[in-house]
Amino acid sequence: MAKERTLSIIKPDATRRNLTGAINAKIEGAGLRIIAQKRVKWKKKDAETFYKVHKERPFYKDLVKFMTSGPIVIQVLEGEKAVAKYRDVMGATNPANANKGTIRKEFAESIEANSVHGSDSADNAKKEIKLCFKAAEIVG
Ligand code: DGI
Repeated sequence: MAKERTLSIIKPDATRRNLTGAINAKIEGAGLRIIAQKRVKWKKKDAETFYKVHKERPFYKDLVKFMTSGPIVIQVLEGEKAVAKYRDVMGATNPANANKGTIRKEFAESIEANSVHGSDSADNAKKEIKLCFKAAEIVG
């Protein structure tokens, strides 16, 4: 089975509560490899560009504000079926609906402060990885 890559973001609510290591343990425990990782603070423009698909959604402004409210950790994860596997490890968008053992069930504060982002398709993963990382920053 071919290896696949996905983009992960540990969001400001999680970095604020010192949960980067605990989230990485869930990622690695699921058999995904963290092959790139950087801690950054997004400017408004960075968040607007990343989330431009949600521009028309009612929560867009709040989402941009939240994602620029503190440090985030952006990662590339690699493994078999990495996109779907990470979506499973993350759990549902709303933590109230997330399965037991998932990152969002254990750590998320709300539907907005939901601790992690993961690409929702292989195509979007490619686009998001390209937007966030230079090729030399990814060491597979
Ligand atoms: O792929 P997901 O992160 O699970 O979910 P998504 O792509 O539908 O939405 C992107 C992010 O936008 C999500 O992680 C949190 C935020 N969001 C989604 N739906 C709502 C929302 N925020 C608020 N406040 N209300 C929503 O209904």
